[in-house]
Amino acid sequence: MQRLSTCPYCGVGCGIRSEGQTDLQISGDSGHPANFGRLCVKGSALAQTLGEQGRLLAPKVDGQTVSWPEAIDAVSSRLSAIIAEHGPASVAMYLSGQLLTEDYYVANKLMKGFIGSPHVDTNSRLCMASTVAGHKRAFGADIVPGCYADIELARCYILVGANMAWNHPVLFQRIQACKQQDPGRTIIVIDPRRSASCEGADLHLALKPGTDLLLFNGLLSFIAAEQQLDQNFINAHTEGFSEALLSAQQQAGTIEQVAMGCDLPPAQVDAFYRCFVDEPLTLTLFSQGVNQAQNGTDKVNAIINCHLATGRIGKAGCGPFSLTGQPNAMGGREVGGLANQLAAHMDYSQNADIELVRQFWQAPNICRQPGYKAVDLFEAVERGEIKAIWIMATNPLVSMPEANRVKAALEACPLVIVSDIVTHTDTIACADIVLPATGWSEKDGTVTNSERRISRQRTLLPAPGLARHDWQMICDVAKAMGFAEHFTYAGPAAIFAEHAALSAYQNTGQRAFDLSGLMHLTAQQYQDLAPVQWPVNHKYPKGASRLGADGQFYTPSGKARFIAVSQQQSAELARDHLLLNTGRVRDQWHSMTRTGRAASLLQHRAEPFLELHPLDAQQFGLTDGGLARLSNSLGQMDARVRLTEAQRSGECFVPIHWTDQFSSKGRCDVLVPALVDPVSGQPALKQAQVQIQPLSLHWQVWLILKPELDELLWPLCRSSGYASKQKSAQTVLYHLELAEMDLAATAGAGLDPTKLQLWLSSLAIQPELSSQALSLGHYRAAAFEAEQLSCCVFISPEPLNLALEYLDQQFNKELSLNERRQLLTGRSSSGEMQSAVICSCFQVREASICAAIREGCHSYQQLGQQLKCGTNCGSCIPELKALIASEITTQGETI
Ligand SMILES: Nc1nc2c(c(=O)[nH]1)N[C@H]1C(S)=C(S)[C@@H](COP(=O)(O)OP(=O)(O)OC[C@H]3O[C@@H](n4cnc5c(=O)[nH]c(N)nc54)[C@H](O)[C@@H]3O)O[C@H]1N2
Ligand SMILES: Nc1nc2c(c(=O)[nH]1)N[C@H]1C(S)=C(S)[C@@H](COP(=O)(O)OP(=O)(O)OC[C@H]3O[C@@H](n4cnc5c(=O)[nH]c(N)nc54)[C@H](O)[C@@H]3O)O[C@H]1N2
Ligand code: SF4
Ligand SMILES: [Mo]
Repeated sequence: MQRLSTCPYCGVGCGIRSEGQTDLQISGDSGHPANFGRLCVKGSALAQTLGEQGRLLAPKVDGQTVSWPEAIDAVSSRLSAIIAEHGPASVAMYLSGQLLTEDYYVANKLMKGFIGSPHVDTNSRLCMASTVAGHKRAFGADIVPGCYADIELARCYILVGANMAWNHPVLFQRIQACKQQDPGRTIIVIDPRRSASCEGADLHLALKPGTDLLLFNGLLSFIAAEQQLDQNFINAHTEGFSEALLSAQQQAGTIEQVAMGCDLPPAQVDAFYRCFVDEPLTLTLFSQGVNQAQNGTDKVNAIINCHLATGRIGKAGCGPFSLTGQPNAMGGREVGGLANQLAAHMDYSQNADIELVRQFWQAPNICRQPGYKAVDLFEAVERGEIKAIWIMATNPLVSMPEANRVKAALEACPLVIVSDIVTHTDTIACADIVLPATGWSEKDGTVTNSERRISRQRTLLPAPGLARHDWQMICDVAKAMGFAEHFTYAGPAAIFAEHAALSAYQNTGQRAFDLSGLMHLTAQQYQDLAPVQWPVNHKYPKGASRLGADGQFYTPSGKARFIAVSQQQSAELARDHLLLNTGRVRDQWHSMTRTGRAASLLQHRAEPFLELHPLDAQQFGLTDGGLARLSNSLGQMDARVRLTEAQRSGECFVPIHWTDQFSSKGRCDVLVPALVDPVSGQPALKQAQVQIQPLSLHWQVWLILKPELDELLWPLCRSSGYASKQKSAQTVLYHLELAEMDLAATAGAGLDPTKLQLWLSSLAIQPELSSQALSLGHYRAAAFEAEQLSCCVFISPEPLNLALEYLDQQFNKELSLNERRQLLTGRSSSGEMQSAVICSCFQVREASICAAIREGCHSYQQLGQQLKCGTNCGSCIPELKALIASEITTQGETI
């Protein structure tokens, strides 16, 4: 059976096609206007993330598995008791852009209308809050003026703080396809790092972090100086221009001054400015390098100012374009999931709106003031002011700044309820009540992508165990708390209809978000709903691709607003510190609870890493491939060093993905201070200051085991030294590095065989076959169960290059004595070696790619013909191009 749905990862919102009943085959939906059949590497690996292993299958209260009626009773009675004693504002919800619109709508309605607590915020605060605030300042409403079809119409693409090649890959591929078709098109990347998105770009501005505002203020004054202003548009459709220009001019000065402030060559700034003024069809695509800053909202407005000044907004092929992160970041904004919003794009600034929502919901306890934004919310938990928090579809112990404080706050909080889909997350470890949710593939509802397009997520598989839809458990709790009349829905179609009706309620055109055209959908029409861009109403019965084309905006005057913004001095970098930047990698999604299940996705980057410039590495005594400890007054993180000139000297980069589930000390947010943008409340997650030192751990330990042993062994192994976990097709791999001290504590100095045996048996490993070369400090052993390998261990005082793939293949089959001995060599008889996987779809490793390049494959197409790499989803093409460039340079040097 063939069914259509939507990819659950990024805000591109690609349509997928699923075939099969239980073993799903997932491919791109050629009819979906976001992707026209393409999928990136994460989308292509979706089928690998399914299955019951590791899934939460039943509710738990205080560690005990319970039935649903017991769980709902525990949630509602404990919440009610806290409310009775401390008032409604003592309870909070922390939601997520990964909930469906229907889940989000009922959660928001329950808290803000019925329980009467305004303290509902969402991980979108960490993600899109600055854009929302910037849009509202400029347009009077949170509208995205453009659409994806503008990509094919544009001729110049400016990527600001967005690594689209890895984080919005399908849109990046659309840009690349345009460039290939017409190389006259220009791609400019503005990012302190040379990211994968710079591959094939015409210009990369590796600006000093945080100076985007100066750069765009410089652009605004350049546009004016070059007399390229669209004066008619400015006069007719905007306000605040002269103040904004004056402020930009006062700050920016000449191109040389801008260049100096941004630490860029003046010629690069000049080239960027000229491209912008010369090409009317310019799209400026931005993401977290813009939003996650203390002046994130101002950066957003500085970008929008330049588009307003040139009248390039709402028109085909141009405009400012915010790339949303999560699959339903936009949907969350629509229902009002942020603490300063109320519902359906209405907020607390006007009594009339509050009254309207109260009436529509018939809400007994409507909130009248905004609640706490994420950072403030967790501080209120820390203070004991918030006594109960229900966390849904997000993992704040990993993703919030000052994550150790968040952990302590949750540990001390009297009632923590977590709804999730997996058994173990860092946040669940602090929960009193854990509720099993259905995940993508089992859920049923809608999501809205970056271009305002609402798409259906349809049920492809039955719910595992007792898992329930998020909206169902929220409604069950609401009913148990006495609000049954208002929370009884036949299904997601009914919730969607109500949400659409609220958007239309007393909306005579003053509110942009209007789904009146969808409020009467029947259940079947909802089931069949084709992707559509809001608004859907009388004026746009089929949805609107662009907004603002008529020069009409949603401010009281109907005009768009320029905002005068100016760059503040950033904090000085302390002596002996590096500036820490954080972000994403190609094959992982956030805290890895889903992508970490797909073996093929874990090999592109297998452990937490630290990228820095070779000059800095020298200063701190770090070596490529060694371990480093990053620290500051807030916390510590351990990571593998990767030296790269893609990083500016004085700065470094770590990924956000690793958690306690996959590493010993891999959470980067323990290092990031909770400094927020004063307008949006979004934390500045791209900037921390850290000290770095080498972490010299003497002993290398590899443990490769059956997944069944993982739950038992991981807590034991991750507690000393350095540990990282990888998963392969049928095993789990731990890479440990231990100090002599650690090993002495566990096994014995100098690898005393009896103590080592003790350590191994404390890990529940009884090696049957071992090879010891104790004088050299080497130890290798394998344990068998019913004639099959259950675990093998390799210990050495030197780095070990094991053929992990070969070792993995020795599980789940009977082995002869010879094969068992071979296994302990750590190599296959052919002696193949391990190198990083570049193409995850076909598991093509760097070593084979480099060999093929040396043998004459000098284009990614040739590599594809020979090795298949890059021929499925294409996400690795930027890296293939980079390898070709670097191999050819190295060859050149040797010649
Ligand atoms: N593979 C993958 N894709 C994802 C996700 C994922 O987890 N994995 N998550 C999704 C989500 S929720 C989001 S929000 C998006 C985020 O998508 P992006 O915003 O593209 O992601 P990041 O890697 O966080 O940051 C982007 C870039 O900002 C740069 N940067 C840092 N400081 C500055 C600065 O001061 N100025 C400028 N101009 N740039 C700066 C960083 O060097 C980095 O390359 O990705 C989505 N897509
Ligand atoms: N330093 C730094 N920190 C960052 C960022 C950064 O760039 N730098 N980026 C920030 C951004 S933009 C974001 S979006 C956040 C992301 O950070 P989080 O939201 O904390 O990360 P996820 O891993 O996506 O968490 C989603 C959780 O929901 C569960 N889940 C999945 N599907 C469902 C479902 O249908 N229902 C329920 N109930 N649960 C489900 C998953 O198992 C997982 O535990 O991180 C932020 N933190
Ligand atoms: S670009 Fe990739 S992760 Fe994003 S929606 Fe499309 S397939 Fe999913
Ligand atoms: Mo995000």
